Amino acid sequence: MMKRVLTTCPYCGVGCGFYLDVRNERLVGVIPSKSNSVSKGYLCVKGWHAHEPIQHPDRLKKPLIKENGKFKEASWDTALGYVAGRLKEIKDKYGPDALAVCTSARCTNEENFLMMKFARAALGTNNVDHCARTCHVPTVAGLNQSFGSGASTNSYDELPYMDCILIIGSNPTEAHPIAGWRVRSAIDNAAKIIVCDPRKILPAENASVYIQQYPGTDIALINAMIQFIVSEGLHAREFIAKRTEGFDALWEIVKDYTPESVKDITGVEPALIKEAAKLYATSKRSCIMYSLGMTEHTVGTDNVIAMANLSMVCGHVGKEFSGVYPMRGQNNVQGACDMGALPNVYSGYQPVSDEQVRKKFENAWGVTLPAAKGLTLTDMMFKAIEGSLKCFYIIGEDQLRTDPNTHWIEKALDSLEFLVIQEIFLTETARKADVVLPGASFAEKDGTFTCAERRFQRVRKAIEPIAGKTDGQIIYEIAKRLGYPMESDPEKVCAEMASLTPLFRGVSFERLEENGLQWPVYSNEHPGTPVVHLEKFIRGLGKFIPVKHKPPAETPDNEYPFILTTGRMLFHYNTGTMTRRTMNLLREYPRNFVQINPQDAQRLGIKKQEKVRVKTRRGELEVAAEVTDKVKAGVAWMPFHFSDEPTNVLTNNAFDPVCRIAEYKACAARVEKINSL
Ligand SMILES: Nc1nc2c(c(=O)[nH]1)N[C@H]1C(S)=C(S)[C@@H](COP(=O)(O)OP(=O)(O)OC[C@H]3O[C@@H](n4cnc5c(=O)[nH]c(N)nc54)[C@H](O)[C@@H]3O)O[C@H]1N2
Ligand SMILES: Nc1nc2c(c(=O)[nH]1)N[C@H]1C(S)=C(S)[C@@H](COP(=O)(O)OP(=O)(O)OC[C@H]3O[C@@H](n4cnc5c(=O)[nH]c(N)nc54)[C@H](O)[C@@H]3O)O[C@H]1N2
Ligand code: SF4
Ligand SMILES: [Mo]
Repeated sequence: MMKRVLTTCPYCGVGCGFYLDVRNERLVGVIPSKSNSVSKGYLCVKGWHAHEPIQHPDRLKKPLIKENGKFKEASWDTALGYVAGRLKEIKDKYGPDALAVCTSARCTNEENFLMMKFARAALGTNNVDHCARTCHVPTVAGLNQSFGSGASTNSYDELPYMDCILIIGSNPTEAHPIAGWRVRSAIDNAAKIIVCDPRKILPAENASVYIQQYPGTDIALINAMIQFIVSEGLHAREFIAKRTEGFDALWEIVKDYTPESVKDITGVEPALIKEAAKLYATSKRSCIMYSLGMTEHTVGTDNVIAMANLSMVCGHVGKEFSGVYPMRGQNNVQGACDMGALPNVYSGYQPVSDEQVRKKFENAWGVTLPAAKGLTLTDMMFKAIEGSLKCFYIIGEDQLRTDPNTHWIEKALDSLEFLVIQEIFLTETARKADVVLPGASFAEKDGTFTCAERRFQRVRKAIEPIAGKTDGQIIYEIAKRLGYPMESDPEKVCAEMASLTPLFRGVSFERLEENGLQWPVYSNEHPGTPVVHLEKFIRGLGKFIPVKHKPPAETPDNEYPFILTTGRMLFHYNTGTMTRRTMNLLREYPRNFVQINPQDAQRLGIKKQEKVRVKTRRGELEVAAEVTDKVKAGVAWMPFHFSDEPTNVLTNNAFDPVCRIAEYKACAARVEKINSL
């Protein structure tokens, strides 16, 4: 039997659409959807091969229960009964806040909604979070303070028509390739590109201005741009007067950040900063595209606020062909946040601390709900080590490879009394579990994902769940055994979510059929919202919040003279559980490596591709050296996609005080020749 099932890509937050080609229950290929409004018939190399890992022989097919340190296969009924029993036992003994839940940004909106409801209503705790904590949570916190909403302000379709795109801490060509293609179209339409990135990424080759700042110095850089813009009178006086508040307080701080004064901090010539500032301010249609180069810092939230300040100073937000584009990472990380898989809010960012909101959910769910906000993923780890968190139920996240400072995470996971992992492959984190529940991939279930331009899109089942159950059904089964039955049919879960969430009230499977819908969608008649903050910001007036430069938690010294920063490459995706099981992707980059500048290589006597030791205060790793002028002297860069050579043994578990994100993008490191010792 042959069929083609229209669905949404399970990798990055761009949200491309394709058909899965199914023959006799086997996924044999991917066909791009020409009518998809995001991807318009294009896909990147990961999308083209998205079917390949799904039916890989390594897929988990049976629940596993650990006995005397070894996994034994168990029936669904035994495993689910055992998990429910242990959850109940721990809750009865220590109280609900001894338990925590981590949802998955790889799973659907409906599964994320179910999981946050499970934590709050079935377990009775607000300890629910997910990988946005490692990613764009500063966006949610920062843009919310400045604009009143923590999501992208504008849409992909506007990108090709921009006059100027400021790309800062984002590598769209590799991390969001089909958005990168829209940037390429803008260049073809004569747009000017400004790139600010410690690494000479591909868009820098086509940039009118390329700024190669040191990692962790972006506030100094942006404040200097604002200082120059205002002192030259290039700011948007009318916009500032009518639509914002707090400009004087901003200027009070920013006036001292002259381009000359930040030269030593950023390593950037003042003339370049001025050129970039002028180009961004004076172009008619200017936008900012940013991502983790800005957020993954101890000053992540302040970095985001600095960009919001820059956009408002120039009046380049709150209208079409402008705006701030946070390039959200995972296929459904926007959705996981939107669904309330966060410790402080329900779906649609409704605070758990708001009594009226809580009453609404209590009435709908028939339980009393906790009012105090829960633990962030970061603090769950601290509490596990301290001993007050006893149990963790994790869906689709591999903390032992993706959280910072692997040894610290290992200690946290080892401190737990009970760990449940719901996965599609046996990851390193799953190996630590007491019970592994086999989940189902995107190809095995119905639901929705929400991409980085706030667009809900349909995910459709192409084959039956390989292990017999979808993630949603597993949650449902455990909740039922805890005495709290929940609705689990995806379409009905979506309807329940919409009925409780003003921002998404008009979302339904039926309305998503064609091209999805961009939120806010306030009613069944509301057409969706391509551009937010038109006429007025969601918070009313846009708020200028002054922020000051602070160096990263660790800066180079004699012992650790490099700044190490980490990130992504086109061919692999995060832990690589799926891309390393895709032949054409693995072939391109089978192993980990470190990029260093030719000057450093020469000084240290390191040859191209020679194996070197990379060391930080937390760990060390031996990898091949890629000698390249993409990074400047004193900077080293590594990807984190390779489980056997795990980069996160090196990274720093220092966190942003506001939103608790880790500083993956800057720590002090030593790169040394192995045979010289
Ligand atoms: N191919 C591929 N695509 C992906 C992913 C993947 O693993 N592989 N992961 C997805 C996920 S989860 C996410 S969140 C996104 C992330 O997407 P991006 O954030 O675009 O990806 P990164 O490579 O982590 O970092 C972006 C850029 O930040 C730069 N950078 C490093 N330090 C600094 C700094 O201090 N300041 C500035 N301004 N820039 C800095 C890096 O050199 C890099 O070019 O990608 C998504 N898409
Ligand atoms: N050094 C360094 N570390 C980083 C970053 C960095 O820039 N530098 N970036 C951070 C960022 S932005 C992120 S988002 C995190 C990502 O960290 P993770 O979320 O841990 O990475 P993924 O590989 O996306 O892992 C998700 C897991 O979900 C599983 N999975 C996929 N689909 C499904 C499904 O439908 N159901 C179930 N049950 N499981 C599924 C996959 O097998 C995989 O093991 O990494 C962070 N770590
Ligand atoms: S750009 Fe992102 S969403 Fe599109 S095909 Fe590639 S990985 Fe999938
Ligand atoms: Mo991410």
